[in-house]
Formats: sequence, C-alpha cells, structure tokens
Amino acid sequence: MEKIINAFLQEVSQRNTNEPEFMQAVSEVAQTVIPYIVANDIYHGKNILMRMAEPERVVMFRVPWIDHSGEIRVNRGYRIEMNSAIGPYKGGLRFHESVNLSILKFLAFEQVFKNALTTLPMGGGKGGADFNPKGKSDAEVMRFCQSFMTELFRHIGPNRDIPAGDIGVGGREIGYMFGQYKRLKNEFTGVLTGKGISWGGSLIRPEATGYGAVYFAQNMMETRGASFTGKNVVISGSGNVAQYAAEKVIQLGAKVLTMSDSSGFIHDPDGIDEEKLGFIMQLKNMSRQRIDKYVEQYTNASFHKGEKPWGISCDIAMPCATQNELDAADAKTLISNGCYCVSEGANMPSTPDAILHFHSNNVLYAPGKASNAGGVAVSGLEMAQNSLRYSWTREEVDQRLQAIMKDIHQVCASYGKLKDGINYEKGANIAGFVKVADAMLAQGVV
Ligand code: NDP
Ligand code: 2IT
Repeated sequence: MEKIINAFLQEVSQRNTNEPEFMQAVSEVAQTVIPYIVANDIYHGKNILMRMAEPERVVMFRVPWIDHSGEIRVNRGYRIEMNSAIGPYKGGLRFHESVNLSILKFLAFEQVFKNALTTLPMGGGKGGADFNPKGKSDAEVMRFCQSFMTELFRHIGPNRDIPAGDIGVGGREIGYMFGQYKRLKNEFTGVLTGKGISWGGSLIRPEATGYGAVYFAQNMMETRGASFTGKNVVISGSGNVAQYAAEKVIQLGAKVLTMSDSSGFIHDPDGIDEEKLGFIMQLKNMSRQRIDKYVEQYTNASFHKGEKPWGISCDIAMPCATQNELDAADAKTLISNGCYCVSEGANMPSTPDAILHFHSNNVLYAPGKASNAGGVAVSGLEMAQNSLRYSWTREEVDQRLQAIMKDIHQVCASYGKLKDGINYEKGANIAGFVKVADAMLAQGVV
C-alpha cells in the first residue's frame, strides 16, 4: 500500500513542483483514500484521485490599483476552479501577502471534500490575491476590490462559481466586490456569499464557521459523555472564525482563555467573557488594531509577543488562524497539559506530525474540512435563500446549521469507525471522496 501511495504522490509532485501546501493536503487525503479505493472495485483503476488533484481550471491575473499617494501598485489575483462534479465551484477569497498558487490550490482541494460533506450541492474552488489589507485605508481597499472584480467577474456567476470570504476578506470586501460585479453585469444576483443582510445576505453567515466548529466539538464530546460546561478552551486567531467560536464557547458555559493574531497571543486567566469579546470585535473589525491592546484594557491579562497559545493548559483547543500553526511540539504540549479535544476552525492548521500525536493519544481530533464546514454550509443556505428570493430567520438558519454539523459528524463517524473510537480525519476524507467520486464516475471522463 505504501508503494502505491508513494507512486501516486510522486506523480502529483512532479506535476506541481514548489507547491508544499498543496502536496501536504493531497498527501493527507491520499493516505486514507487510496487504501479505500484499492479495497473498492468501483473506484479502482479509474485514476479518480489523480483527476481530483488536477484543477479543472486555474485563472491568474494582474490586479493594478492606485494607492493613497497616487502610486500605481500591482498584485496577482487567482481563482482555482477545482471540481464541479456535484455543483458550481464554491469557496472563499483570501487577501494576504503570503497568498500563492500552492496555498490556494491546497485550499481549493480541501474545499472539494468539505463542500461534499455539507450535504449541499456545491463543487469546490478558492481564490484571492497577494494583497496585504493591513494598514490600507477603506478607499484603497475599495479600489483594490474593484480592480480585482473587474477581471474576476468574467469567470464567476450564480450558476458557475460563487466566491465568499476567507482571511482578509470580510463583509466590507464582499460589499465592494458585489457592487463592482453588479455594475459590470447590470444584474443583481447571488454571485457572492457573505453579503449584508439588506442586500441578499443570510442571517448567521458571519457566525457560521465559528459556531459550526463548536457544534462539531460538542458532537465529538458527546461520544464520551462530555460537554462544554466548565471547560477551559484555548483559541488562536481573533478574526471572523475565532470571534464566533469564542462567542459560542462562552454561551455554552466554558471559559475562553486565549486569542491571538500574527503579533502574538493574549492570555486572560479570568476568561474572555461576552463584554471582553465585544471589545475584541470592536478592536479587530472596526478600528482594525493589534491584539496587544487587550491587555491595556484588561490588566489581569498578559500579552505574549510572537508566541502561539498552545502552551496554556486547556481541555479543548481550537486553532482558528491559519495553516500549519500547530506543530508536533505544540501537540505534545497540549496533550501533556490535559487537552483531549481539538476542533479546527482554520484550514489545515495542524501539521501532519501534530495530527499523528493526536491520533496516538486518543484525542478527539476534527480536521478543518469537517469541523469548519459550517461557514460554507451557511453560504449554501444563502444561495438557496437567494434562489427562493426569500430569507429565513436566525433560528431557522441556526437549526439547519446544527443539523448539518450533526450529519457531518455522523458520516465521518461511520466512515472513520475504529475498534476503539473514531478517526474523523479518515472519515471526512473517505465520505467526501465517495460523494464526489460517484458523481464523477456517473458523468464520464470530462
Ligand atoms: P480573518 O482574516 O478574519 O482572521 C484571521 C486571523 O488569523 C487573524 O487574527 C490573523 O491575524 C490570524 N492570522 C492570519 N494569518 C496568520 C499567520 N500567517 N500567522 C498568524 N496568525 C495569522 O480570517 P478568518 O477568521 O475568516 O479565517 C481564519 C481561518 O479560518 C483561515 O484558515 C480560513 O481559511 C479558515 N476558514 C474561514 C472561513 C470563513 O468563513 N471565513 C470558513 C472556513 C475556514 P492578523 O490580523 O495579525 O493577520
Ligand atoms: O474555507 C472556507 O470554507 C471558506 N472560506 C468559506 C467558503 C464559502 O464559500 O463560504
């Protein structure tokens, strides 16, 4: 088996040189899916995983814009249209200085499996630009978004490809991009998700990824008769996903001890309560400042410059910032401090070695493609509401989100069942694969 997997990975890597994040994502899936393919005749000999590892289409384009001092700047924009077997391409846009082809291809590949798990008819895609929004004025961000959409609009559409937010792309950026798309096409359609409530957005979409990751953790903990009440939770990040993960954790009666950004983490031993979280939301979403401001306001808390929060002892860890932010040493530290549940809000935040430690220490570990699927699931519900020209209440959307997270937990548990527990990573990979592979087989070699 080892030989078959290595030969497959060798072929993919020859075709995708210098793409370490993409290879990491493909390798993680290959380890569990190839043995399943070999054991199941209908998938064997069809080169199906190789086809899934090749994007249907990659668009790369120039994004010129003018900064506040009148200087002309140039960024690179991308859209990876990975797989449309079960629905139109769907996935976020990331604006971050680190963005490159490898990162967006890994995200698009993961998205295909994740979207299949949501039970909704969505294919997978991802896009973005190597644009750094930090320190830019609203007017600069608007000009950038307009320039980005001036090219992207020809590739997307409500039945073709429906982008949304990711790192560096929130409600403000979606608004500017939607405005430009509408102007260029002279059409008001649900071409983006994460829209504002008064112009086609869905209630609960901002909350959905963070809430969903907590619901998934709840489902995992129930398998051991445990709940969030009274537990200590360590969260990384302080953006969209981290904020609403924290909000739900607090609502469930647990204590949030940390949050972070790329400058370091804050530790509040008294717990970040609703009021303190409100301060963080204001700080990050409105004044767009750094997390260390928290300790000026709440003096019992400490700021740890350049560090990650995994050394703080906890029951539950939720990495909600970025890829590869939790390595093997962090996993060991978490486990030795008593952590037994890890629910990923970010995409691929744990390194492969960290995941091995979780598995070998019986940690309830949920890979992002399962546990953070609530965001894209509610994007799917936003598309459904747009098609109906109708909107559901908060309660309706939240109930659907909870039901979807329960279904994802259930399908991962059934494909990932072990003698003495559940391997959610294996379950998520195989369940996502089966749904997409069945559709691809039915549609022929296209
Ligand atoms: P935001 O831009 O709102 O927040 C990102 C947070 O992560 C910020 O606190 C940011 O700090 C931190 N961060 C980003 N890059 C790094 C880095 N290289 N090192 C350390 N910290 C970093 O993004 P989201 O909350 O939307 O996304 C967070 C994660 O969740 C990503 O992995 C994303 O792919 C994933 N995700 C998002 C979904 C969504 O609906 N938005 C859905 C599913 C997954 P700083 O401000 O200093 O950069
Ligand atoms: O990684 C993700 O699932 C997202 N950034 C959300 C994608 C979406 O289309 O809502």
